[in-house]
Formats: sequence, C-alpha cells, structure tokens
Amino acid sequence: MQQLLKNIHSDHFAIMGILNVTPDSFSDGGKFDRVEAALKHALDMQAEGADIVDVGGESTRPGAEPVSEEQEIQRVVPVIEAIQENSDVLISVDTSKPAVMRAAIQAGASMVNDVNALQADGAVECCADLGVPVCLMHMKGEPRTMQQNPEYEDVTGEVSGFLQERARVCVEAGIPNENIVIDPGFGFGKNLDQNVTLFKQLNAICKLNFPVLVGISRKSMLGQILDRPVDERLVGSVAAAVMAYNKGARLFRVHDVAATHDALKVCEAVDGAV
Ligand code: 7PJ
Repeated sequence: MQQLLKNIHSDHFAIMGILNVTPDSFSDGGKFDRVEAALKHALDMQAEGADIVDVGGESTRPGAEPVSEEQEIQRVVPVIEAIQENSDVLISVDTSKPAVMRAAIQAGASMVNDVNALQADGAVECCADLGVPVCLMHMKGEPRTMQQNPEYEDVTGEVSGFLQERARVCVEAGIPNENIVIDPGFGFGKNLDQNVTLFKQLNAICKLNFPVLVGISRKSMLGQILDRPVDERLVGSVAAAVMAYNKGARLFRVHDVAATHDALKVCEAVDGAV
C-alpha cells in the first residue's frame, strides 16, 4: 500500500473499488452480503483495474443507523480474510471504530479509510500503532442527520482547514506524512450547491500536499444534477472522475471500476504526454 501511494503522485492514478458488506448499502442493496459473493465482487473489481478494494460494514448513507463494533467486525473480517487468501489486491477498511480497524488490519487489510477522519477516541493512536496509511475524510455532522440543512460560510476553506488540522494531529501522533491521504467528503454534510462549489475548487484541496481521494460514484449530487436513479449514474460518475483527475485528485473510490479505469487511463496518457 505504501508503494502504491508513492506511485500516485504526478500523472498516475489508483482506483479503490467499493465493496459494501452491509444489508442496507447505498446502491448494492445488500447483494454482496455473503462472503462468497463479496469475494467474487472483489476479484471482479481487481480484474477490471481496481488497485484497492474498500471493505465497509457500516452504512454511512444519510439517515443510516449506527451498527455495533462486534457486528461490524463480523461483517468485514471474514470478507477481508477471504480476499487476502485469494488475491493480491490491496484492501482498505471503511470504518471509524478503532477495534474494527485493528481487527481488519490483522485480517489482511493495509489501509484505514475513515469518513470520520480518525476523530473517535483512540483512532489516531490506533492507526499510528498499526503503521498503516489512513484516508482522512471531511464530514460535517454525523450520517444520521448530516443532510439536514448543512451551512458553511466558505465550504472549501472549512474542508481544507479541517483536513489540514486532522493531518497535523495524525503527524503529531506519529503517523508519517506519506501515510496520509485526504478526501473532501462529497455528500457528507453538504447540499448540492456546496458539493458543486467544493468540486469546482478541488484544486485547493489538492494543493495541500497529500494525495487526494474522491468518492463521487453514483452519489446523490449526481442524481440531483442528472435527475436519474442510482443505477443510471454511470456516465455522470465517470465524467466526475475525469474532472476530479484534471483538478489533481489521484485516488478514486468507485463502484464502476472498468469504466472509470478506461476513462482515467486516457487522462493519464494525455497528462503524461510530452
Ligand atoms: C466515501 C467513503 C467517500 C471515502 C463513503 C458512498 C457513501 N470513503 N465512504 N470517501 N463515501 N474516503 O459510497 O456513496 O466519499 S460511503
């Protein structure tokens, strides 16, 4: 994982394929709930060009109820073990709970992806101790209520300030700079206007000197722009990935790996041309 992060500066990108193992996930609807189906989906995504598979056992969709630590571990650990036994794809765990981080890394994950930017008690110390890369994401509020009228004076300034501060806290706790990835958190406590403004100004986040990961795939901001249901947002999602690449993002958390991979290969080839 560390090597991958070293390689994604300049024009190179990496794709993180989404593997939800929740019964109420954003768009997989629990289809990949069982370990075997999850493993197959992970292998399919790797074949389509995913560098990382992001395994998540807690739904963070707006309005979702929290799950217990034990429940989350029971959901993600068997899936991570199965992937790690059957494939060399890198695995990240999408969680905010230190106990889940620890169990997941022990099972074979090599990165922590936290929508809560390691703000839970003990999370920063846990990741410093585990020695793995972390993705710090901005969210305003908490998933259950975050879409109820979020307000900002300057959305990009606030997101950027927050990410810099979280990165500082991580470095101070012993997580080296090169193990830090940042993410503006599209759709997490942001309305359509705020998401679009933040996207337009994504360069500002990319100037912070950490690799930037974006998660826009199939999100409701695209649904609002396109007026399309979640299963008809492929083209919009790929367009958004291309735009984010052009603004400096290099890590892409997506459902549709093959299509995104093709689009970004074109970006990379053009960007890398003399
Ligand atoms: C994100 C995430 C994101 C990171 C989710 C969904 C909602 N992790 N986990 N960034 N979104 N780092 O996939 O639609 O945007 S869950």
